[in-house]
Amino acid sequence: MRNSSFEQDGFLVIPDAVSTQTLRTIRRRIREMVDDFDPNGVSTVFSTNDQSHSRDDYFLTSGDQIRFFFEDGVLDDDGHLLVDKHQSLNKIGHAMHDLDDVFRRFCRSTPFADAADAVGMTDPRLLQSMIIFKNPHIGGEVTPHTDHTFLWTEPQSVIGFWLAIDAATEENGCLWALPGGHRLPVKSRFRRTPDDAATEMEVFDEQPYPDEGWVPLEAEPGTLIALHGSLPHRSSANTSDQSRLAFTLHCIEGSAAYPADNWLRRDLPASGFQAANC
Ligand SMILES: O=C(O)CCC(=O)C(=O)O
Repeated sequence: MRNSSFEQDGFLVIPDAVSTQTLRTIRRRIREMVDDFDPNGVSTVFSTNDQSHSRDDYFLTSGDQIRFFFEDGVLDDDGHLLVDKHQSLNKIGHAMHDLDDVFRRFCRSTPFADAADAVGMTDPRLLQSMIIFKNPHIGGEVTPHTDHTFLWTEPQSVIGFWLAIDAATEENGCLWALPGGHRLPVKSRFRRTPDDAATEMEVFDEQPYPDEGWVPLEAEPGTLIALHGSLPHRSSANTSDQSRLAFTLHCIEGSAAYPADNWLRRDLPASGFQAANC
């Protein structure tokens, strides 16, 4: 049975879900991944404001890869980095949960499986993973959206599991959510164009979300937050000196249909929490 506060609010905050020791392992692995990343030749900026990434092959083919996306403003006109590469990234996505040994095990560990159970998932499949950096003074805004807009299923089934690796506060750009907003009709769908070369936003309702009623979801390291796929959420730019590293895992129901024109494509099957070889 679904947790009642999740039913009511559309989100569930689980403090101390992941231990300090595990967070240390995850942090170390992220550091290694960025150490090994060669920024030459990569020029894709991920921004929820201008969506320029959405015409980019590097982004469109990243659903079953591990790819690195820059923050806006960190590259000069010739594509050279203006800041240290460890400070330059917006995110890494979107298949660490299948392709990286540390993340493959981590994503199939008890905190995520228990959270999926708590929100009533019956046959959760691991679809998308992201490391979200929100580096000090560089990490950009994430505009209000729902995850169903980006990871559409019929019927709606996506749940986002968002983990604070660093403390997330109002100062460094914590998540904000609109409690109960998961009962509003979803306003848009991000999907591939018919020629498959780009993406477009299909808009069902032009009205913006209300300005009132949003709540900050401040979180200590190790806090896991489950977000209903239809819940509007957002985060501000990080204008502080404090880093706000986070990890997200998005799961869908195995029984739900996954449309072929969704932006995220995978050659890999989306497995459950009990997949073999973990
Ligand atoms: O980490 C953030 O600031 C936003 C994450 C988010 O919106 C998402 O994973 O859907």
